[in-house]
Amino acid sequence: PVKAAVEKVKDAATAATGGTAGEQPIPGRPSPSTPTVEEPTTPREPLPPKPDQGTPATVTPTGAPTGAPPESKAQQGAYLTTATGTRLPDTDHSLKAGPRGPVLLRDHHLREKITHFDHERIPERVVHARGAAVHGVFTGYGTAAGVTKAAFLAEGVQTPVFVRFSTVLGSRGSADTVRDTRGFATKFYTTEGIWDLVGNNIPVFFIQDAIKFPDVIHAGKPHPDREIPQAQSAHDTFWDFVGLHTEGTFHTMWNMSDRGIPRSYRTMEGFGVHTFRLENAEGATTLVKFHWKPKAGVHSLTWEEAQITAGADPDFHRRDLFDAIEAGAHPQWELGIQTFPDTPDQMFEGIDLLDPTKIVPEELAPVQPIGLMTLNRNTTNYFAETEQVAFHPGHLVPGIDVTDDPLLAGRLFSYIDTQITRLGGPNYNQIPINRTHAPVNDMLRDGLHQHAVHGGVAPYKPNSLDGGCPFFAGAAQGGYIEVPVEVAAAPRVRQAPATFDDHFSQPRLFWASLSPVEREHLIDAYSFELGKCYEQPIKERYLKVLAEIDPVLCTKVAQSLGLPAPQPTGTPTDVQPSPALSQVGKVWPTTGRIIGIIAGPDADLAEITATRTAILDGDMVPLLIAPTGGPLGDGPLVAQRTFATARSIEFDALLIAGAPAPGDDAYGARDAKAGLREPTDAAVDPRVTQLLNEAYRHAKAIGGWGDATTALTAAGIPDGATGVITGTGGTAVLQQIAELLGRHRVWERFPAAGDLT
Ligand code: HDD
Repeated sequence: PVKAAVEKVKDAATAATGGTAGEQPIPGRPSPSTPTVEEPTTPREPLPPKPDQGTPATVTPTGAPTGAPPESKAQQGAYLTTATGTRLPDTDHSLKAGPRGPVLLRDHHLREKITHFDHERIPERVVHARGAAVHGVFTGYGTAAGVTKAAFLAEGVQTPVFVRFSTVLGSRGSADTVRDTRGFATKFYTTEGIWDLVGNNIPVFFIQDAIKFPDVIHAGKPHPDREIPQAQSAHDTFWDFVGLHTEGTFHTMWNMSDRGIPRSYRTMEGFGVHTFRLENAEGATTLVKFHWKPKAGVHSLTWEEAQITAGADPDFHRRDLFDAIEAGAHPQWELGIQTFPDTPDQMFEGIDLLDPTKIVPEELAPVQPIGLMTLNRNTTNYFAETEQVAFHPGHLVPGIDVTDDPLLAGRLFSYIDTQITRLGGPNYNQIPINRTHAPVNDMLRDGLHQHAVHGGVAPYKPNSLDGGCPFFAGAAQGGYIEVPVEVAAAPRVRQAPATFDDHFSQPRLFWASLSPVEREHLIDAYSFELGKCYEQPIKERYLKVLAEIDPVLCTKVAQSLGLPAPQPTGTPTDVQPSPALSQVGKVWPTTGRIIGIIAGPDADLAEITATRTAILDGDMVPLLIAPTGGPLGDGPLVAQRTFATARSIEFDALLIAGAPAPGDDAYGARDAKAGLREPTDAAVDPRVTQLLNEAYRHAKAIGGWGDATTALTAAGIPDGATGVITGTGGTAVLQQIAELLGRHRVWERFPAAGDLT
C-alpha cells in the first residue's frame, strides 16, 4: 500500500506540474503551475584557489618531485555535493517513507549534514577568544640591517601579514568595547619562515613569570559559581588577586587608563612587551623591544561611550576595521624598535630588561622605525582564517631570538599546547591560514588531520635510505642558529631576581606622565571597578596599593568608595615623567576620522554636497544622518544612517545641516498620535537632541550652519561653547572642525576635577 500511495503522489505531481516525478507536491497543498525559482541556478564559475590555498607541496627527501597531491579542489564545481563530491539533487528534505512518513535511517546525506553541523564549533581560545583579523602587507625600511639579518626587514622587501586583534577576558561572542587589554598578534609570512609577533596594546604584563598565568586568568575570568561578569575585570576575584599580587599594579593601571578602552583597533599602539635579542649578519647582538605605532594616532573612547557601545553595537571595533578596509582607508602602523646594548646584566638605565612588568620610557630609548604595515584585505571566511589562525611566540626567523624573560619562556610552551586542544591535533600548521610561504621539509609525520602525502621512507636522521635527506642548513644556507649566550652557573631555585621587586616606581611614572583629564579618567575607572566589588577587605587592600602610587589618586578613589585613604608605607622616590605615555596635548592626523552630517528634511543639499566633498578631500569619512533611509530630496545623496540607527559613539565629530523638527517618524510621534503617550512639543527631533547631547558630553567637536543653533539649544548646548562652531556654510565650519579633530577631543569640555597634582 505504501508503494501504491507513492506512485499515486508521483502521478499527481507529474500531472500538476508537467514536471518530473522528483518534484513531489505536498498533499492538500496546491502545486505551483510553474516553478518560481529554478534550481540549480545558472552554475556560477567557481573562484580560482588563492595562492595559499594549496596543500603544502611535498618533495622527496632528495628534492625530486613526488606524486605530490594536486592543488586542493575544496569548494570547486557548480553543483551541490556531499563532502566526497557526489552531486546532490536536494538538501531541503530528509529521505522519508512518503512525504508524511517516518525519516529513514539510511539517509546518508542527512547524517553527513547534521553530524558535520554538530561538530562545527571548536573550543574557543582560553584567553583572547573574541577577535577580528585582517590581511595586509609589511614593507621593510632597511633601517634594522645594522642590528638584524632578518631578510624581511631589508629595504623594500614586502611580506604578507595576517593580524588578529582581540580582547582578553571575554568569550567569543562578547562585546568589543569592554575595559580590557587588547591582543595585537601579527603573523609575518616571510621567505625564511613564519615570524609571529604576539603582542598587546599595553607594553607591560600582569605577571613576571608564566607560572602565574593560570592564576591571573582565573582571577580575571567570570566567577566560577555563576559565570558573571562577562568580559569585565570589575569584580571581586580580579581585585582580590591584583591587590595581593602587586607586580600586576602597572598593567592594571594601564587597563584602568584610557588605553583600556581604545577608540578603534586602528588607533591602538602595539607592543611586543618582552625584550628580544636580534643578531646581525656579523653575529653581533642587540636587545630590543618592539612597538607598533598607528599612523592614525592613539585614541580612546570615553567610559560612557564604551558602555553605550557594548549594547548599541557590540561589534563596534570589528565593524570599524572591516568598514575602513572596505572603504579603502587602509590602516597603517610603523614597526619600531627600542634598542639596548646586549650587556651581561641585561639592564638599561637601572631597568631590568627581563622584567615584563617594566617599560623603558621612549625618552630614554627612542623608538626607531624599521618598517610599515598596511592592512588592506578583509577575511573571506571568519572561521577558516580568524578562528583557526594559530600564533606562537616561538615562530622565529634567523636574526630574531628570544631572551630569558621568564614570562616568555612559559609562553614558548603554552601556545603549541593550546592549539592541540583548540585545533584538534598537532597538524594545525597545515591549515591554510597557518601555512608558511617558505618551503617545508620537516620530519613530522602522521597525527590527526594530516594533509600532506609525504614521500620517502626515512623520516628520520641520519638515514641512508632517502639519500641522507633532508639536509641541515648552516648559517650560510639561512639556518636558524640560536645565539650562543652564556648561561650563568647558578643554583636551581624558584625565585625572582631582586630587580623584579620594584612594583610601584613605574605606576608612579605613569601617573606623573598623564594629563589632568587622563588622571581623572583613571580615578573614575578605579572607582567604578572597585565600587563593583562586594567584599570590603578587597577594596581596603587595593586602596593600600593606590597609596603606594599617589596620595591624590588614593584619596579620590577612597572618597568615591566611602572609605578612609591609607598612607603609603615609605617615602616614594621621585620619578621623571614620560610625555610619550600621554594621549592628550598632541596633534594627530585626521585621516579616516568619521564625521556625521545631520540632515533634516529641509536641509540645503547643495551645501551638504560641498561639505561631503571637502570631508572626502581631507581623507575623512562623511556619514549622512537623515530622518529615514533612502535618498535625500531627489538624490543623489543617500542617507547612510537614520535617526533610529545613529548613535553618537560612531562619529568623531558632528555637523548639523539644519535642525530637523520631529516628524511622523520621530520617536514617540506615532505613539502620541495613537494616544499612547503625550505629544511632544520639542522643536527638534528628540533623537537628534540625544545625538548632540551625547556628542557634547563626550567632548566631540560639533559644527553647524543654517538653523543649527535651534538644535544646539534644544540639546542644552550653550551658544559659543568650547569646540562648537557655527557659521554660514559647511565648508568653512569644516575647516575648524578638522583642526579640533586633530586633538581627538575637545578636552577642555570635561568638567575640571579639581587639583590632581
Ligand atoms: Fe598569551 C593567546 C598575547 C602571555 C598563553 N596571547 C594570546 C593572544 C595574544 C596574546 C595577542 C591571542 C593570539 C590570537 O589572536 O590568536 N600573551 C600575550 C602577551 C603576553 C601573553 C602580550 C605577555 C607579554 N599568554 C601569556 C602567557 C601564557 C599565554 C604567560 C601562558 C603561560 N596566550 C596564551 C594561550 C593563548 C594566548 C593560552 C590562547 C589562544 C592561543 O594562545 O593561541 O596559549
